[in-house]
Amino acid sequence: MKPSLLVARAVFPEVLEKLTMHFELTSNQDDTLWSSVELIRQLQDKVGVFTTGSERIDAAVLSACPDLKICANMAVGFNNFDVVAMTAAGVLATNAPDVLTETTADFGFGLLLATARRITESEHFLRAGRWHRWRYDMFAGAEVHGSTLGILGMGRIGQGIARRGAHGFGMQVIYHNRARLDEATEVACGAHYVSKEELLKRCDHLVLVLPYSAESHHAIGAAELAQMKPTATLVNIARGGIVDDVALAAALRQGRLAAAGLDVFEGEPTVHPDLVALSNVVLTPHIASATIPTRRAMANLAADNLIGFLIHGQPLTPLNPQVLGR
Ligand code: 8YV
Repeated sequence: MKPSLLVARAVFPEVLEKLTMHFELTSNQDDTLWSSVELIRQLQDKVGVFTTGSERIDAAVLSACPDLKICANMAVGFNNFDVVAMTAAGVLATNAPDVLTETTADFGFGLLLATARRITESEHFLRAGRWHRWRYDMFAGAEVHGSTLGILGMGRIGQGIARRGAHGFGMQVIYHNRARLDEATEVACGAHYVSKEELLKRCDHLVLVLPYSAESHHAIGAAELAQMKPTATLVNIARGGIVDDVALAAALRQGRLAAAGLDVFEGEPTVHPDLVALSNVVLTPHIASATIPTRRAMANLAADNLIGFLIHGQPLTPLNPQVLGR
């Protein structure tokens, strides 16, 4: 008998077909929003689950689903997984790194351009029929080329943004990260390591690309925003919760920060009304990795982790490989 698997969200039909060759599949192709109680119900007797970043796998889910052996996330971020609890329960966690790096870096840079150059704000103005004549300072934004780009979190996506800034737009790139990069990588990215304080003070544009964790919760709050230039822009393509959205809205409203581009939010898909009310914010619905080839690659990597582990005993991108030897 084939092992039984849950695909918790809608996914490409060809990925489902591939999984069907190896597993007895239950799939939420209607993409119904499941409560955690419903997720637990659906997970009964399943040995594996295909998740996106929206499904929370924690100690309560694990203890209610004793047959579960692997959770494969179709996302590089895995803050929806309690990896410590999964390791303790002997459940393998996998994510989907690398395949989305360049696509997400493209989007981060695009969001920076849209924010600094006020592209969406001016489009709303035009569509509202408010454009009657040209004016010398109409939607004058911030310079991007030649300015100072700050990156907080210098993993693969951060490095992709750094390369675009340094080599494509002639920017001075400074970064802060838990660990400094080796010299060759810094040179390839055209990036210089600085303290977080110096990063906040010096940058004209700050892009956040760090993973969400208890330590990175509100890494950008009122105190950090106060250190930034009032002409600066902030872009968050990492995770909601890294920025204190209320403090950010206040800084933007009071002119202590010029603009923000946000793809992720605290409590998404709900967006804080204070942010929605502001015109100097570009808001997008968590789409940084959203191109069909990239989403397909992410889905295939999650599926290949399930097949690799449950059929061949070898997952491709395990997050807690220590459970493999058990
Ligand atoms: C995903 C992301 O689209 O990979 C990540 O960590 O944030 C996005 O690319 C999202 O998490 C859905 O799985």
